[in-house]
Amino acid sequence: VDVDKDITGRITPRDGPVTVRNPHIESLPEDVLYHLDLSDKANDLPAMFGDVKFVCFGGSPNRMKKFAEFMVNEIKYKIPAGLQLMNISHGSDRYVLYKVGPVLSVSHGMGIPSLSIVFHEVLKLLYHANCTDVKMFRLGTSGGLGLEPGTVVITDAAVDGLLRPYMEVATLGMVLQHPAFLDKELCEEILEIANQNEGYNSVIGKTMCTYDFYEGQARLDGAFCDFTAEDKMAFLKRIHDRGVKNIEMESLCFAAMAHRAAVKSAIICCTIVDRLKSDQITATHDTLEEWQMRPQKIIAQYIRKQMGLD
Ligand code: R2B
Ligand code: URA
Repeated sequence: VDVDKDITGRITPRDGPVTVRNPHIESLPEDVLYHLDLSDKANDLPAMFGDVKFVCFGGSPNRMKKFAEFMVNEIKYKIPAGLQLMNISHGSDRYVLYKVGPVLSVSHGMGIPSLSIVFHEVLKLLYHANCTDVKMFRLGTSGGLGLEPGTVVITDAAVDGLLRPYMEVATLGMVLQHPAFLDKELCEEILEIANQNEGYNSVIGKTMCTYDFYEGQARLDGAFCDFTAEDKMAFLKRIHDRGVKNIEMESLCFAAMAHRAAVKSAIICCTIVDRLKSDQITATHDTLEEWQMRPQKIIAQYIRKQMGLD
């Protein structure tokens, strides 16, 4: 596959056809996208998905269903007569997948392993469907550092729990490191749109991605904890000083896989707690719902603009 890598290993994301960097796929008699309940032989993927341009991922199946419903209005999508919005992957019961015109809304569950599976399969889906000029987004929640809860963070670099900007994957008994670069230009473009929204702030910054919500994120309120409140604060302050604005559980994998595929991508998360002040998430259901709509609304505005609707 023709990808431009600079001396640091950075691949420039590009428009054009979505490709898979796997020589084995071509020789498969059938490619079963098991967790999506789709296959390149049983389904006409180009007819079903060939016009997809924006793939939006988020953790919760319900939230991604709501995002699909929201996008119907946002892009004035006419659902063909007699049809209704449906979860295309309902047969698998693992993830949800909705399509609204050029927009795919996909759930990824919690954590890197769950995201990784659906990312592989969505990328192959886009490839089999001959999609071109696709952009990918993760719309999520996170714990903020020194930010008013409800603030939106646009990730310009994803790092692991040791502040390393790559995802490590044990492959054939070796540890492979996949760099998690993100597109700075796209971050800026999204920030500009985000800043048009009043009532909350949006910032660009580093996102720490962990393998656990509790001890992995320096919480004192898990079922286990072997560190003190002072240790915790010293750690959170240290990473905050190094530019970490929020902590969540998928950005490293999302950025690394999109980068490896040379697909333009961005991560937009609302913060739902200030970790310098609290471990527990105590906002009301309604407040959380409103905060979680913020990244969705920003991306809806971005998509509308790209589609020439604004
Ligand atoms: C944010 O929220 C989830 C944990 O509550 C996790 O998926 C993440 O990254
Ligand atoms: N998601 C996380 O991973 N951490 C938080 O603190 C909040 C949401």
